[in-house]
Amino acid sequence: MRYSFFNLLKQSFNGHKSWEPAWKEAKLKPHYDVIIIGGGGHGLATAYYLAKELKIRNVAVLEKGYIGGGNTGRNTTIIRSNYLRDESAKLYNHAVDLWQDLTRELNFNVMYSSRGVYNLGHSLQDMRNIERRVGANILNGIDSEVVLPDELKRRIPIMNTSSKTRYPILGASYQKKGGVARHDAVAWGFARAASKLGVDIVQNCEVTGMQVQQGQIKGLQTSKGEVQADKVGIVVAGHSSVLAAMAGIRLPVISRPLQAFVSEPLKPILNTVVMSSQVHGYISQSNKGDLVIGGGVDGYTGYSQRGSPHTLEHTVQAMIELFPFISRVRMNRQWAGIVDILPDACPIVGKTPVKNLYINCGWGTGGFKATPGAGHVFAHTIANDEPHKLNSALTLDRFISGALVDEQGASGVAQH
Ligand code: FAD
Ligand code: PYC
Repeated sequence: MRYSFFNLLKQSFNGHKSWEPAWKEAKLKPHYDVIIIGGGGHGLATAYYLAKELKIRNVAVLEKGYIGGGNTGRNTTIIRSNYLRDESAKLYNHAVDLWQDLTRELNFNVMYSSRGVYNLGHSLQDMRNIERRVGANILNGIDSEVVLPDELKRRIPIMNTSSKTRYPILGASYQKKGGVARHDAVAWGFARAASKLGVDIVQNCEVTGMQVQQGQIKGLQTSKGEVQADKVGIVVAGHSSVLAAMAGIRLPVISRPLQAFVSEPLKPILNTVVMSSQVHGYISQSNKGDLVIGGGVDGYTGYSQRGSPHTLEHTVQAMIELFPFISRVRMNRQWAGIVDILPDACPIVGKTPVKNLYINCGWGTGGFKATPGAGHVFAHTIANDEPHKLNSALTLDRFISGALVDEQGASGVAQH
């Protein structure tokens, strides 16, 4: 279908009756070469790269609800790659590289906007960490700089840079290539492109059990019946431990609600992204004009996609301290997603102890930014039965060997 002006006009008069779906709603077949469980951005990106680059096209994505209805459609879309460790920063930066061209790659406008991301420091220790992280980023070829308070005041005049606040701002790290994108479009773009290459996207299909024989995955039980598969990838964000348990695998994961909220639309007032993990809040302004705000995780395990009022109140307090005008702005909507957090705040992308069963999980509060990069290396891992060099350190067995990849300091929002 052509998206011309006249076509749009015609659609608006006929109630969108002949609006062509962006991807084909597929029926579950009895067997696939690869099944991806979870139709979020990561699962759909994995299926897309399997079909596009690795030429494996007998692939299904099974989604228990609707695609993008999990954390992909609930996150605040911040993209950056200013992580500390080589083992993880290079993967996030691979994703940032892919974001640059993703709209053209998918022929779908994902509205990536590199408007820059600031991570504020409020204490001498924060500033030492920022300087260390910026130094590490530069060594890894990641654009990153330290910005001092006078320059911050000039660049973000609406922010309270007074030394009289509870936690005065002492400086920030800045990544110019960081920014935001449209989260739903990322799911829809990958879904459309994967579907065109022959991938089956099956919505309302919940995986309820796994068939493992002699240590090898053979098939799945689903709400739409049984299905056989040569290989299976688990990509279910907030439900990773639930799915892994179906194959007898215990993950060192905790699942926590993470909240966000948006304001009424305002005239343009903030042309960048500001985050503070110390006061627990971050903010950007969407293209519609809403302020998009979030904070740290709720401090308890839970699966309700709402979150608790005291965490919300804490975030609002933090944001009003940083941006006092917010006290006069009305908030429109609030929600939560469930995020899976690992002890070193770094994901697992790799093999499991069950043969031909792979897992991508534990991105915690920060996996949206990684969507294209994670999909790309996970597809490689599944197709070749060995990790891509960019995810080779992100194994499950690092929690046995002790070779952790500690990214607590770079997670941007409090994960505990
Ligand atoms: P999801 O999009 O959650 O997809 C997993 C899918 O699996 C879901 O659709 C779910 O329905 C499906 N599923 C679960 N169980 C089953 C089953 N049994 N059978 C079939 N399907 C199943 N990250 C950033 O980088 N920047 C941010 O600014 C940011 N902000 C965030 C703000 C909030 C409020 C939240 C909640 C998260 C935020 N994140 C952010 C984190 C980010 O959203 C996630 O890391 C990322 O979206 C995970 O993508 P995914 O595709 O793995 O997961
Ligand atoms: O990881 O940058 C991030 C992030 C921002 C908001 C939530 N997570």
